[in-house]
Formats: sequence, structure tokens, C-alpha cells
Amino acid sequence: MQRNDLNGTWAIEREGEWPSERSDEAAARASEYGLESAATIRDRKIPLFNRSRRGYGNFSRFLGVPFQEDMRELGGQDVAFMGVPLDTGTTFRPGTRFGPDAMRRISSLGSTYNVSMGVDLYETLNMVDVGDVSVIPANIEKSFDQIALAIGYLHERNVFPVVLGGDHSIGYPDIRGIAPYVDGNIGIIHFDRHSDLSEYTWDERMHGSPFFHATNIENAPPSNLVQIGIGGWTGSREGLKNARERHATVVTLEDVDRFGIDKVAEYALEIAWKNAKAVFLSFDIDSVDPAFAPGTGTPEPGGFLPRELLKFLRLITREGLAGMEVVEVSPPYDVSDITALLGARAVMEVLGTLVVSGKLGKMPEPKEMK
Ligand SMILES: [Mn+2]
Repeated sequence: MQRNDLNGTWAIEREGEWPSERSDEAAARASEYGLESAATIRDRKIPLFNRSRRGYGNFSRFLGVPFQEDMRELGGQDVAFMGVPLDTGTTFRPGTRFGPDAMRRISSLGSTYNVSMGVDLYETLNMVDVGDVSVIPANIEKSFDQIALAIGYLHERNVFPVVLGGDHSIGYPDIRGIAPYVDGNIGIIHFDRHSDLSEYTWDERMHGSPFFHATNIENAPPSNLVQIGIGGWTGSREGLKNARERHATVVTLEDVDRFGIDKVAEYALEIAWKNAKAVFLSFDIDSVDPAFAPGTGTPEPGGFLPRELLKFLRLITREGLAGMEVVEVSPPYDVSDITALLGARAVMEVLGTLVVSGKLGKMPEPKEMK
């Protein structure tokens, strides 16, 4: 047997005979349309927004809205859906890199009309899907640089960002990317079973640490951070210690039971908006009970009912938002797409409320609402 007799030898020769014109053209177009990546990305052919055939979320669009392929032309739209297919920040069960695609696919179930709110998202809002951010699966800090740059670009172009995660580590770069565009402080309303306020896990900034680092940002002070639904056995003690030292506000599920959703929502708005110019919504799907949202990496029994959560979202959205993220949807653990569907519905509920409250889009003058 000799090297020249091998199919492998033939194969490595054969490869060199193939042209790559189409792929090269597509890559050049992707670089132009997808914008330049963060400075820390060595391979300058990787665009900031992934436009290539490779990736996880490149085949469907949230609510079937148009794909904004050329990001240089973004502007004038009301809403942009941005996928962040990252699970590099998970500490236990990965899979959230498939979250954006799952939410996009199931979002076409039903229509864009909400019966009880009396609002049609498709008629009132100019929405686009900007595809996925090119995250770097092996490097969380590079991924943070990409995410912050990408969400910052949406803000620079004055388009409301809806971030489809991704694990919760992306909460930090989401705030980091938005904060420079806020002329004053930015508050954070955070729904979760976990406090996510540890400095590091396994020596890195991961999905248990977004709000430790976010509240280190000068205009995102911990005094404007309110965390709702915290409790159970998977939250870390370090997070609570940091909440104590930084004077963040923690509302446990027991608090919600005791004071009721209306009062807690009012209080959350008070904390988040106190001397702030904008508020960001971070919705961790695991704040909902795993019976209704099993598709997540770190489930904790005893969470919200979907009905409670949707009501909460409507109440805290009325004053307006600077952006939102849905995180921790992990399709490999999901059943019948119910977790992805709840994630998609959370986005729609927030957008509908923003329209009804006059914070986004325009709608026909309604009769008095019952
Ligand atoms: Mn969580």
C-alpha cells in the first residue's frame, strides 16, 4: 500500500481543482453587509452580523418579518430582532445557542394580532430581523465584544433592540452596548429565579455573573437594578452577598405572593426608573416554572405561571423600555416547543404593550378599553 493509492491522496488533490468563486463572493458580500467585527476578532473576514450560510439561526425570521441583510442600511425601523446563539456562558447544561432559531420558528404560530390588547404588531410596527451576531463559541470575552458592538449599533440607528438569546451571560454586553447611548442612568428590570450577581464562575464571567459586571458600568448603578422571582436552591450565596454590598433590590417569589403582582410591578418601576433615563428588560425564561418552561439549562421549581409572567411584563413595560432580552431558552431540553413559544410570546407581549402605551409605532384611535 502506498500513499498514491489512497482515496485520501486523491481527495486532497481533487479539492484544489474546485473553484470557490461563489463562496468568496458570498463572503465578501457578508463582510460588507454584516459590518466590521469588534477589534479583538483576529479573522477580519468574520462580520459582526453573521450573513453566511453557517450558523444556527439563518433560516427563519422572527414573526416572518423581512431579513435586514445589508446592515449599512439599517435605520428608520421601529424594531430589530437580533439573535445571539451563545451557550459558552452556561455552567451546567448547554444548548441555548439554539434558542434564537427555536423562538424564530415557533413565532410564526398564530398571528401578530392580540385579542385582549387590540393591537396588530405587523400593522403598527416596522420590524426587521437582523439575523445573528457572530459570536465566538470558544471565547466568551470576544463574544461580549461582538454583542456589545452589535446592540450598540442598533441603538445608534435608533431601532428598538429585541435580543433573542443565548445564555444569560449576554446580559452584561447588552447593557455595556446600550449604556453609552443613554444620556444618564440606565435601570434594569430582571426576571429570574437566580440572582446572577456573582463576579465569576469557574474563573470566568458566565451566565451567573451578568449583573455584577453590568452594574460596574458607571451609568448602570446597582441602585437601579431590581431582580424579580429570585429563590430556590440554584441561586448562589455569592450573588446575595454582592446584592447586599451593592444595595441591589431582590424581590423573591415569596414577596410576589405576599404583595401581589400589581404592587411589585409598581415598586420595580420605581426602583428601575429612579433618576434613570432608560430601563432595560432582562427576561430569563427560568423565572417561569419548569412545568411550563422545561427547555432551560438551570430549571428551579416553584417559578411563575406563564399568565403571571405575561401580566408582569405588561405592567413593567408601560413606561417604555430601551431594549429587551429573552435568555436561557434551551431547545434540547424543551418539550413540544413550549419554552420557545413562551419566549416568543414574551417578546410579543412587550411589543404590544409598547404600542398600546404609545411608546412605539402608531395605532388607530381605540374606543375606551374595557
Ligand atoms: Mn436564571
